[in-house]
Amino acid sequence: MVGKFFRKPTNQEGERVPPGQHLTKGFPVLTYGATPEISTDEWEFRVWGLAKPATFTWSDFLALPQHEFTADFHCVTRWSKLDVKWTGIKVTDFIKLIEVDAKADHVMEHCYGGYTTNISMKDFVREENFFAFQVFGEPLPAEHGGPLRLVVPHLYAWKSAKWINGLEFLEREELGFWERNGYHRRGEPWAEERYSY
Ligand SMILES: Nc1nc2c(c(=O)[nH]1)N[C@H]1C(S)=C(S)[C@@H](COP(=O)(O)O)O[C@H]1N2
Ligand SMILES: [Mo]
Repeated sequence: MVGKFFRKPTNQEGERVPPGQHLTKGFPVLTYGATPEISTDEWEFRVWGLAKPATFTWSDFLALPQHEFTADFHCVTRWSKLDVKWTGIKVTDFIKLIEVDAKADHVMEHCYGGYTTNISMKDFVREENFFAFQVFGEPLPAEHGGPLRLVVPHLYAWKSAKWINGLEFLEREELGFWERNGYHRRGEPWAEERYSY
């Protein structure tokens, strides 16, 4: 059987598919462990470490400027999905609400359910990174990270934390869940930064 889950890129798309990746037809769900179910009423988002500790509610997030984003999505298990349409809030807008110490060089992303992933400040605070609460015009389904997930388009999707609920600012790099288990610290798809060995 041919072509049930994957498809060949058109010539124009070809240039947008990183080495070793294949285009998926659907939108697979990739989760380690159970899917947390969190209502927006009980939802909370915290910052700590090398930042003034603060807690935000769902309405604090929704009060920030909302934008539509179109971004390609690359999972290290070799599927990519081009042109995913999201609605969300820019990381650069959220960052203005908090006081981050100048010594902070890295961030640990924390999630409901206990997943973590590390990212440098340079890779995190970029104009094209965002917190998403809708995908393809619908509220983000729980299995894709709803009510809110991070999306970091320029890195493999394991850095795009689902159910994100906190940022821990760090002076030095620490490793998140997959990074401790052998995934690359940074995970840049065009350089095929898949594994740490
Ligand atoms: N909290 C959490 N975030 C996560 C994961 C996870 O297991 N838990 N998986 C990561 C991986 S490996 C990928 S490829 C993407 C998958 O997102 P999707 O399930 O919406 O396709 O989420 C990332 N974010
Ligand atoms: Mo992934």
